[in-house]
Amino acid sequence: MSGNGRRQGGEPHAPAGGIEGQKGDGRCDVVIVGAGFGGIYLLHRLRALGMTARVFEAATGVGGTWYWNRYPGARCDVESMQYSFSFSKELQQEWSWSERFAAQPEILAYANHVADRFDLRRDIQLETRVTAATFDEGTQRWHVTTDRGDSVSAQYCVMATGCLSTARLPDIKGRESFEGATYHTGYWPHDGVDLSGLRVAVIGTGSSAIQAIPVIAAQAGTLTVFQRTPNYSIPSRNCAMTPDYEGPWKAAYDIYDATDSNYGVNDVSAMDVSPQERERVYEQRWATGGTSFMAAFNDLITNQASNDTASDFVRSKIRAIVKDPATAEILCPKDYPIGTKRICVDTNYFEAYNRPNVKLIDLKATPITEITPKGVRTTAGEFEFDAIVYATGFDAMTGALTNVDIRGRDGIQLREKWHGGPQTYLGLMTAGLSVLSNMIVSIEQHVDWTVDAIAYMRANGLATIEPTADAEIRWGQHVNEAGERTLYTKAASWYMGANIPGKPRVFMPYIGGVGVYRQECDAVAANGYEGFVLTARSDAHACPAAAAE
Ligand code: NA7
Repeated sequence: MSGNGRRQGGEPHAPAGGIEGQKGDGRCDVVIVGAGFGGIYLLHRLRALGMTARVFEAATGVGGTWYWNRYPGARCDVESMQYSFSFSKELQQEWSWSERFAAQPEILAYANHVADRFDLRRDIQLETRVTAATFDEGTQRWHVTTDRGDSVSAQYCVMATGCLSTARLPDIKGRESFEGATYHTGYWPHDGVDLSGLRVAVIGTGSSAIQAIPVIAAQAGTLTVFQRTPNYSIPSRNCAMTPDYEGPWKAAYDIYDATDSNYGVNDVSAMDVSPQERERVYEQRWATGGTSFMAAFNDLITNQASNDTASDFVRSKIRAIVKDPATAEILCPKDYPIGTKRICVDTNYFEAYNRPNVKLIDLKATPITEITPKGVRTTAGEFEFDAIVYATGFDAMTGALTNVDIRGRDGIQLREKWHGGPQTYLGLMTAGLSVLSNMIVSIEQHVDWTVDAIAYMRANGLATIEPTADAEIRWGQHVNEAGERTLYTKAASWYMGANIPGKPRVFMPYIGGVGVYRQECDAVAANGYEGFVLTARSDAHACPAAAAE
């Protein structure tokens, strides 16, 4: 990003251009793209299998999304006690979080701790971006190249590139002409930005903006927020971690099932209780804080009438907090159900609009027409700024994958294949190509499934695994059908690709539930990787599972 852009972090890192003791070229069993939580856990698991793996990471340190997203107020909206790896009981018990919702520096410190504790750094090459991965049918291996001239042959290539890693600047006319400082929340300068006394604009009101706005408002001279779509946000009630809170969590880690989507859900319909009872439950959830608000009743995401009661409750809270009624109305989401865009969690977000130095511009009424050298022009006039902060989100789910030139069998290119939206089987692999995309619970499950598949292949003398076209079509229909049973498709969200002009509108995440999804993946594996074609290594005997396909 402009301004001071991507600065070096203070984390220890392997030297650029090569892992100590290794050449830029070579062979390994697995190339892993990305050293976020997915990449580092995958490396750990593969090593335990006795496999050689090399991780390429564009940043100067590990941590993925927590490396890049250093904007003021950046913090996880999943509770710290749930936002940590479960694969090592010792790690789980020895690590202590300082807050109920951890801030970015602490999560980054955790990622670095994991990298050190499991001696992972020696196989991670930093400041190196993978540019292409091409499958060679002759050798049945992937040929992976980087922007530093590395050229590596690997049997497997795993894209651990994350769902929200490709920050996106909007195509607004004149964007480059702005003479002040420009920042994107997803590429925040590592040594911080001093906005004190400045006239600051924030464009966007998603989760990142909602966390950043109260912190920037306290520092800036003036803050003008440009809002296109208002968001529902629940107070986090963040607080310091106490032994009384931490202790029971740590004691229960062994029995807690992180993939249980019904965990904490009040198993009754919002329509089956009295208005007074509904109000009591919502007030209680509001007072507790966090995303568990959406678990107040069991049908908030599937029943419009139930959802309306929760949406109405949050709008009533916004109107009660924000003193200026006109501003409060602009901040009230009205045209999509609560929870169908990722619900936000904040610390004093709506309260920030009561500050005399904060102003809200409604872009639905007065859209931005251009960025000028001095600031932002809307249909209502020009606003002058010293700094513009773009909190405009990411090319979600698929962006990090289609940015790499990935070519599989018959030269088929991922970018072309996914032109009409992603086609995968289990969201893990795609025919002609094999990819993995990645939150910590899902990351662990994806990694475990992938590593088990690799172990199965090794044990059975298999070289390749790829879904059948039919399995992809059936999975795509299954994901859509699950989405259609909910209210999710009613919002123009990044789940739908709706934030990127021209991107196909396809509901990308699987909403069947993390536990159900895990069972489905496990069943596929238990049935000899049903829906996949497995081919034998040219130097091995054909496996019955492969022959059956
Ligand atoms: P989001 O949630 O994608 O939010 C991006 C915001 O930027 C959203 O309010 C957009 O409005 C707004 N936006 C995007 N382009 C424009 C233009 N051209 N003009 C005005 N406003 C624009 O990204 P975040 O970084 O906040 O959060 C991403 C996820 O990270 C979050 O869900 C958590 O899971 C963590 P729109 O809604 O499209 O009208």
